Amino acid sequence: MPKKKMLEAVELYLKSEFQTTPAEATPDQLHTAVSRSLMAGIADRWHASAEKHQNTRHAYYFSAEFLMGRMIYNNLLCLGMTEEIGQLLEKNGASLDAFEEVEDCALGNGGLGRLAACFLDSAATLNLPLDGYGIRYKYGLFKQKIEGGFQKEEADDWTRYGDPWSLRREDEAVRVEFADQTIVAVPYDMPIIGYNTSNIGTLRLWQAEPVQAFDFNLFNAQQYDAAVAERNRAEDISRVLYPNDSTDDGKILRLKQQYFFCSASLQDIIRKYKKTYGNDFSHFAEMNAIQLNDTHPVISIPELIRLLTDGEGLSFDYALDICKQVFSYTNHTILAEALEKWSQHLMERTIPRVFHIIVMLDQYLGGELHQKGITGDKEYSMHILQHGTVHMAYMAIYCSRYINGVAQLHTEILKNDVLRDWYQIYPEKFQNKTNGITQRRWLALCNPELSDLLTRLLGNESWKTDLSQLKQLEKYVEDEKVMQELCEIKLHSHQKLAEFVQKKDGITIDPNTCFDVQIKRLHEYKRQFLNILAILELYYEIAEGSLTDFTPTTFIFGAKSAPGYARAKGIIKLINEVAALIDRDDRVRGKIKVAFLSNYNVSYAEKIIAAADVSEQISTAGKEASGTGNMKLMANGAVTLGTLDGANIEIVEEAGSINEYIFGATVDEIRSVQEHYNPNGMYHNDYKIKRVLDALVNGTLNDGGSGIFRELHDSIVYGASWHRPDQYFLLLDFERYLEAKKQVARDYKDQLVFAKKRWMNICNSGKFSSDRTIREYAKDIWHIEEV
Ligand code: B1H
Repeated sequence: MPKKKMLEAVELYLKSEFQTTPAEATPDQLHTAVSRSLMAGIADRWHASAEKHQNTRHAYYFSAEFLMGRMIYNNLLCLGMTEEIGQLLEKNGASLDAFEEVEDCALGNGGLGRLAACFLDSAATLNLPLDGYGIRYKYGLFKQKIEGGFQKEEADDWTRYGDPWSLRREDEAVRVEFADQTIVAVPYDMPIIGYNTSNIGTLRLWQAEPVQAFDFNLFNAQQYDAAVAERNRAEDISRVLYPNDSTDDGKILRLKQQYFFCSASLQDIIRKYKKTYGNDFSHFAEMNAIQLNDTHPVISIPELIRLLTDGEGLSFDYALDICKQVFSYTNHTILAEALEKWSQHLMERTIPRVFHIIVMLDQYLGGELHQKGITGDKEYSMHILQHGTVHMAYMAIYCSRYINGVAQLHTEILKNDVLRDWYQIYPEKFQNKTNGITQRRWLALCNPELSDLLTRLLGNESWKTDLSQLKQLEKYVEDEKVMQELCEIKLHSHQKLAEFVQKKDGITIDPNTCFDVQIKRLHEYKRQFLNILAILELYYEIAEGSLTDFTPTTFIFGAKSAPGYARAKGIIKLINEVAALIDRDDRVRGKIKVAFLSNYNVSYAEKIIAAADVSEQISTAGKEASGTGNMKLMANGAVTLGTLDGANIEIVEEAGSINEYIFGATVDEIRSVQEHYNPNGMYHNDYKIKRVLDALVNGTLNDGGSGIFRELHDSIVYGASWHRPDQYFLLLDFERYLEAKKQVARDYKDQLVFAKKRWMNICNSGKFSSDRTIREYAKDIWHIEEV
């Protein structure tokens, strides 16, 4: 539909649905009218794309999480309608800012869910036939409030103002059966609009509903409560996203969620396949590729076997053979607590038939291991079923065509360490696919001023669909006028962020300071604790006068903690206490400032990332599989202050080590010190380490009587029953980290020198476009081609 018609449609929608005009409408009404009109405008294109995807080999991304963020601005960008809609609103005394009220679609925890969203965006833009399948949680990731320095959680009612970017497709609902209940899965489709192309992908999210809207028997018998209870029990399954980033707490409900969306999606794929091929399944593997995003959808494997054998009459061997061609599995973490294992009793009680198929798979696996000469303890350790638990990752590896890690280092660790035995028997299955981010949202949308500069210098917008074009701009590093302009753009983004933070969090930050940011989920391995201890040391040195020339810096944190993760919550409180300590002290005021920004999410990230100068990526080497915030920050001209971990290594390779600040122990160093590591000794012998840790327990910092600061202190100095002291090696890296922070501050003083580093980061961020990542998946794993 032409743009002009879409604009007319907006006004018509406001009139017919709300009896209002653009001038009178509320932000909510404007949002609905614009979104629904654009949805109508793309309907034909969307339908045509779906047909095309269907008639060619295509891929599906199965993921328990899709962290889409706010949809309206991105969709306007992809449709090239931002200006037009902006003008329509302005003509009527409103503005695009009205949509800042709109909730994010936060159906994901962090990097893993956001990666899935970036992948859909890239595939749509590259005209690749990829569609997503997931869960339409009623409540996404909780909203975070900070009260008295502590995190408080609130439900995230993301559809409060409706969900105009989804279409309910009741006609394609399917049934999903558990031992104790049968429910209906109703699909909601979201368009994934490609940039500068007519292609539109689909994200199909399933919502759980009761089989009968009202059970009339119960109702007539006055058992109204029972009928409502039944409805609730069904709806429970898609009620809420599990907020555990990287830890698995093995709840039955979570297993039900996983099985629910996998079964529904596979039934959907089979139904569509049968429309063309009827009961002939010999082309199924030729037409379909399914990517399993971590272990969360791995229950798909036995479920597909169940559907093909019990449902379609295929033999077990044939069905297994299809699985081995159709599925591939991405591993996103080596943290033991996140490698999903299910109690076999629980699984047997919930989905008995699927469990029996897993038992058979395990027997087949045993046979194959024997054939390869693997017996005894080693064989046992590779079984899917061990000691009454089901190892989802092992089932995925056994039944998948390819397995991939998400950054070079991570894949090497999988091959040589965590999954070594598997790599030895199936070397041909293992691949690396370094993560990426979409430059549409993470540069064009979030940083329009920098985008305009890049477009102007390049003479075109090609970088929006080919980020490697930015490499050509490297030469401007010697052009002082361009560097000057870059500094002005950053300063302006500082001002915009400062204004927003003031309004949103009531925190005053000075735009004329260096913005050092650590924004990511809160986890011990990510070491926000190390950051705040180093800041505390800087505070002491500035206050006592031994550090005199530190560049004024604002240390910005954004992080949600899993609600049940006591230490992570303690670290949030600690950051807020150090912030308060600094604010109270005249000697350091204006020199350093700590700002903990509440409810960090995709929309907040867009603003922080554009304004960042320093990107904190300080995980213990070997622990962060990849990281993707590191890539977003790089593309926006922040320098990395980080360890040689995850994709940081590749960032340094691309931008050059002189343009980043790399410090700390490598994977090898950690491996070699591990045995004799003695943080208790370091605590007693290093006065800096001692004074910052003692601040947690000597009354300097107040944990509100919770005892959590003592617990944090002891976790470093003494350890706990379940782990050795300082298991993430904070003290090992403390001094080197502190030095690196001071080096950043020194270099920042020369704005020209710093601008050059920024520029080299921007120009060399090409590799980290998810367009590159998705092309690799398409070629090496899915074997799909442009439509
Ligand atoms: C990543 C997770 C994750 N890895 C369990 N694993 C979850 C595990 O709710 N759960 O149970 C949720 C999430 N998330 C992240 O994936 C890695 O830590 C990052 O390093 C990586 O960049 C990202 C995308 O690959």
